[in-house]
Amino acid sequence: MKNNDNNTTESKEFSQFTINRRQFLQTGTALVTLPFITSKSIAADTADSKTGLPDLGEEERVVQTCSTFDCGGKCDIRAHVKQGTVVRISSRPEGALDPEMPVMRACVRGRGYRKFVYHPNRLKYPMLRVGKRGEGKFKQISWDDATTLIAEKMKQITAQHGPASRFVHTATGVSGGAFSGNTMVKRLLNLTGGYLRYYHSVSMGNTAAATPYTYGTAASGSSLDTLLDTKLVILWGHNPTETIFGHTNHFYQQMKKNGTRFIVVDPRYSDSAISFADQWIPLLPTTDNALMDAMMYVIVTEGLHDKAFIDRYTLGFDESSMPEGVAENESLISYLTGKKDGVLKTPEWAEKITKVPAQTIRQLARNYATTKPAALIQGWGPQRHNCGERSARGSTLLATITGNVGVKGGWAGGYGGIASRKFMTGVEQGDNPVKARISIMNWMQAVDDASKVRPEDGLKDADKLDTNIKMIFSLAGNYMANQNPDINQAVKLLEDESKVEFIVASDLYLTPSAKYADLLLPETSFMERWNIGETWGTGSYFMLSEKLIEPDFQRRSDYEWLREVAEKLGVEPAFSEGRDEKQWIELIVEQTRLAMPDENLPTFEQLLKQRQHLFKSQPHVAFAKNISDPANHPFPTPSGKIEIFSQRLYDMNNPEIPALSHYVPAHEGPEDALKDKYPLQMITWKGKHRANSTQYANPWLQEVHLQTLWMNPADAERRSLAEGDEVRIYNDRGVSIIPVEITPRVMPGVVAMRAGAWWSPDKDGVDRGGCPNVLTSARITALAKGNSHQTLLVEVKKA
Ligand SMILES: Nc1nc2c(c(=O)[nH]1)N[C@H]1C(S)=C(S)[C@@H](COP(=O)(O)OP(=O)(O)OC[C@H]3O[C@@H](n4cnc5c(=O)[nH]c(N)nc54)[C@H](O)[C@@H]3O)O[C@H]1N2
Ligand SMILES: Nc1nc2c(c(=O)[nH]1)N[C@H]1C(S)=C(S)[C@@H](COP(=O)(O)OP(=O)(O)OC[C@H]3O[C@@H](n4cnc5c(=O)[nH]c(N)nc54)[C@H](O)[C@@H]3O)O[C@H]1N2
Ligand code: SF4
Ligand SMILES: [Mo]
Repeated sequence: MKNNDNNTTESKEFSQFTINRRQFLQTGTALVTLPFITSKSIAADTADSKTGLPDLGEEERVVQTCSTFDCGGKCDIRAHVKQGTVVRISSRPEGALDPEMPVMRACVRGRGYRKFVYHPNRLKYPMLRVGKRGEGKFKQISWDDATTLIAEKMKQITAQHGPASRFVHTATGVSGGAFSGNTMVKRLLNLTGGYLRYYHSVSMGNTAAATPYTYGTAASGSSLDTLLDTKLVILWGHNPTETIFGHTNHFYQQMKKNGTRFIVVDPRYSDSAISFADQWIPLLPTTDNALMDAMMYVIVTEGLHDKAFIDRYTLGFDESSMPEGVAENESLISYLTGKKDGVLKTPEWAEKITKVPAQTIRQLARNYATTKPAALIQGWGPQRHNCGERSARGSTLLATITGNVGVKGGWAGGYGGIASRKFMTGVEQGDNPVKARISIMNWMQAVDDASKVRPEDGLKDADKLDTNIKMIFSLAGNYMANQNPDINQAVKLLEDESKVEFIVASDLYLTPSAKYADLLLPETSFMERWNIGETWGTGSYFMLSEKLIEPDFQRRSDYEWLREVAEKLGVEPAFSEGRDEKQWIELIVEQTRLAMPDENLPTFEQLLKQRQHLFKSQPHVAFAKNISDPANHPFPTPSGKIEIFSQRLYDMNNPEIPALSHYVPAHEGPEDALKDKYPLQMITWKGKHRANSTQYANPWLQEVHLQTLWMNPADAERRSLAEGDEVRIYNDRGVSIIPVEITPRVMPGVVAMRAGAWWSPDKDGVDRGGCPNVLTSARITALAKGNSHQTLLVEVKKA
């Protein structure tokens, strides 16, 4: 078995930040965790003081488990189960800290899991749409009717439009688990003719596409345990204090204690800046490459570059190391010194673009180039822009000219992922007879008029699409509306019932996307199913996610109803192989054991006691071999070298992705003429109180933050705005009205909002929920054909 769907899902298989076994293993003591504690309830009264439940003298089980959200972490939470109810959530006890395991204590979202699972607004029954699509009017139907309807629609739509009219939408609500309805529906579709696949991760797909142009591979990540002696870390648009990224903070805190200096480059004074930064350098969004160019200018003009490294391993630094057949003055030095365009890429030049003072740029460049080793670590915020590929590659060029590639304590930049990263095997999804693939950014066009989705727009493995999308499955996603850029464009297409004929959604809540379902199914939560939780790169372990409680009302797991649909389509035996959900999990554990004989993985029975498994792995420095033994380990680029200049990009001749990935003004960036009309750049970030839009409705988490628009005092004053004023945030795509929060934590010229709030249009179509995606753009990036959720201009007025 293997998970053969990594290109089309949000798999974090090649996550950027990877740690392995802890180096500073202090004791030789055997691993002792108490994953499964049984304690007698000691409440003397008839009612339990914590829960209010009558105390029937039953035992409270404390079970180590985890959620399967796509939240950046995979923490060890302890569910206290009593009388079939989870009565409390606690976290890994202090005493259980095992020196080899990263700290995995629950974040604020984890502490609030009960309120997500036991919420009166949770969906309870299968529901069929009765009003117009999107109105949100449904009637309860039986599961039998629901699965019959799905089977009939699958047959009818496939007969009429072919299997390529079937689409499975982005759905990361369950992607932290080894098993999900969202992957099993693909298996069912493959058994019945196939479906139209998509590629591109909206999380980090732009970086993933760009990195191989420097290194020949996307696997450019070192493990974080190699950074413990690093003297300087630049967190470049990276906010792990909120986004977690496995257990990055665990390492950064150690490093901070050991004296590592942290610099944060971010338009916002992020929580990570609060936690770690010795210096905060704000810059205008999308201008990262100008800052990088000027840093490189300082480094090379002051002779701080690593000449020996550059001579030995790279191509394109100066005119003497250019590939044949390329015109003159295309090298990095020629660019920086203005040989072609007459512009010296000085700090003064960059100051005008980025708003970072020239002297700060000089210091930053000198600090980075003279501190050895140093790690410039880029998050995914800077690449979720329409210049994202350039920013991602820019960081690889800086690492290269300072000789920080392949060196312990350095950081190569780019995508990250370690090629040998191990995860659980998944369930085989079978062969998909439909070969065409679209970028996720093409889905709206494929709904509207698929003949317009051309290879130059992102279509792969086909010259054209034969059919529009006619049927959508959205199982654990809020991407049809809420999370998709330019919601108003998306919902206009979805509302047109002559376009998509049938939409099946499953969720726990009536989300803005679920409102567009024709059939809306109430799934169980992770507490009501068996699964295995898998970490992103920095936590090299997996954990059992146990079924703790029975589902209430008519909630069912997606897999269960998919089985029934399979039965009605006559493919149930092939689909389920006779297994229920738990048996699939057992199989996944067994298959993973077979695939990794050296790992000494637990059997399922052992896992029931052990609860987790930490993979054995050595500290890993990306490209160490390519650097120590280049003759036998050339870089997997066409030239065998690190390509500062990429001939492949040069040959594309696309000004948006130049061969050197230098600064080019972004669409809707600070140099766009549209700025006269919409003078503020807006960005979003991932707040600590939800995972994208998951847990939005959780009342505890709504108390953590109000949904506000961050604005700098200077911009507020210019608009005569006072703290808490309701403001109208608008551009040509939409309007949102929420309170303003006036704060120097965001630089002038930039406003910022937490991503993931639910879209709540009033009768005039004005969003009242603070959903940024009424304003964001569906513009496609040049190389990856990917998303640019972060690049937009707006104006803000008092509402
Ligand atoms: N709490 C929480 N954690 C999460 C998630 C969540 O929703 N909530 N989501 C998870 C998911 S699915 C993902 S993909 C990851 C994403 O993780 P990231 O993409 O790294 O997170 P973001 O918050 O989008 O962006 C990181 C930082 O980039 C900054 N930034 C934005 N634009 C620019 C720019 O032009 N230049 C620079 N230098 N910085 C910029 C933002 O201000 C922000 O502080 O997080 C995961 N973790
Ligand atoms: N403006 C802006 N937009 C963005 C981003 C951004 O930075 N800014 N980030 C983008 C990124 S990186 C990502 S990954 C996407 C994420 O977008 P999505 O993949 O849509 O993720 P969520 O918004 O978390 O929606 C997941 C849904 O699954 C539901 N769910 C949770 N658990 C279960 C379950 O067990 N069963 C079922 N059936 N449902 C469940 C949740 O209630 C939620 O409605 O958003 C993207 N959109
Ligand atoms: S939401 Fe994610 S980061 Fe928070 S406790 Fe759960 S697994 Fe950990
Ligand atoms: Mo993501």
